[in-house]
Amino acid sequence: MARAPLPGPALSLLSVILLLVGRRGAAGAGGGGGGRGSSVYPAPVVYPHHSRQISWYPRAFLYPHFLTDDEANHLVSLARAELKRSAVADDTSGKSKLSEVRTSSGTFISKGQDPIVAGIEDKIAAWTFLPKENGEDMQVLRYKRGEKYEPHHDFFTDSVNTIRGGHRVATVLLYLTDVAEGGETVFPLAKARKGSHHKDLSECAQKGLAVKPRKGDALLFFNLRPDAETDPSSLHGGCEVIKGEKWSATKWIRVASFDKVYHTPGNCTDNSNSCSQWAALGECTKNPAYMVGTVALPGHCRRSCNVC
Ligand SMILES: O=C(O)CCC(=O)C(=O)O
Repeated sequence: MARAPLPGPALSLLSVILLLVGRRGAAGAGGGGGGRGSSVYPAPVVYPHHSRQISWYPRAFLYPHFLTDDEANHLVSLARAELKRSAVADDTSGKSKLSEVRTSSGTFISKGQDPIVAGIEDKIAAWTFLPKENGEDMQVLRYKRGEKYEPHHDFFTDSVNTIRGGHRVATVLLYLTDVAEGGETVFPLAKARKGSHHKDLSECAQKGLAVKPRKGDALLFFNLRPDAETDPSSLHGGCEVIKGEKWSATKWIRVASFDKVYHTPGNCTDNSNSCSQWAALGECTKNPAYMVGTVALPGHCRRSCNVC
């Protein structure tokens, strides 16, 4: 049987030299997970020792300087012109609705939309050990003064939102700006209270374990426990911004592929010519009852939402 050739000695020497040069470049960089301090080379390099565990209940980890400034600025500039008022999913129907619980504006950035977005997604996959294909499109959020997201869970309780890829096992929050005051991410039910009593944290943040937004930092937490049950202690919210403006990006990661086409018997057509455009704008996730529907009551854009 034919075997793949092993690299010869000359090739091995070249590989060692390249590896050493690469390591020197990475070590000299100050730019977080990207390793080179610039999004011109968004190499999917992460350094696990840069990430620190901040809580076990929920399982939460903070990675300072995960994004370079260029990467953070890039996400803001992609989203700025596309912002719309953020919505929440109804607990039973799964339908998207506006609510005073969540007053930010946001937009979805398509997966792999450009090399910088793809590079950030590669880094997230490398850090979380969760496949890129399990990730949803990234959602960029802007909170102006007075805007917030009340504590909630990221796992779903309806059956519509889990058709594609199952539960959201983990969430990665990327902070794209510093915030002068407020805007912390707070876990009111966390058992750990480390770092929550700083005087520069808002009153809301002092109600639980809090993470102060710092440009480029990334927060990873798990919505499911290691036994795959939903974790009530993953309850979290975005505190009201008191001074300044907060920009962040959320990457929800499913237990299974979000990209895979799920073949179900029967008709697999889109009912509208606009389906692929709506899907690209994130409507499959924002408005699943209409777009995806259920087996009993199929939605209008099942083909474009990759569920048939
Ligand atoms: O902005 C935050 O700190 C929280 C955002 C959040 O909870 C979410 O996007 O699910």
